[in-house]
Amino acid sequence: MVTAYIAFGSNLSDRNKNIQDAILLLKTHPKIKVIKTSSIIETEPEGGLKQGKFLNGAVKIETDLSARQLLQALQDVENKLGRERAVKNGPRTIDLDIIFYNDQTINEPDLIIPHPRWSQRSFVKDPIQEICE
Ligand code: PH2
Ligand code: MG
Ligand code: MG
Repeated sequence: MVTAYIAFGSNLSDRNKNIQDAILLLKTHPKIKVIKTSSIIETEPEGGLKQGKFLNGAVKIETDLSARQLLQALQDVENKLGRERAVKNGPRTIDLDIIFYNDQTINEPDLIIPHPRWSQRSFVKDPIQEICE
């Protein structure tokens, strides 16, 4: 069993509903157990693109899925909630990123864990700090 931390963010349409829907889909996934959910915070967009404010937060989960299977499960949730990938780092209905997967380091082109820059991004760091004991 692995403990993983997933950061989420939304800055399109009904941001709070997108996040609640995503958490519900994670909770009902047969191989994901949601242990803790952080507070949801409103944050200014980072990264230089002019776009709307985000709601951000994080969940702590336990899972038997491999990191790659977990990535696929998160992408399935993103797709179910209407995620489009038109602009890199642009507005999104929901973004689900694996920040930690136990203490493993993974460096593959499409899967880098711990998530790069997590510690410089307060919208990732603060929610994780809140839920990691
Ligand atoms: N995600 C990005 C780019 N910029 N800014 C905030 N505040 N929150 C995010 O989740 C975010 C961002 C790309 O993943
Ligand atoms: Mg992402
Ligand atoms: Mg992201």
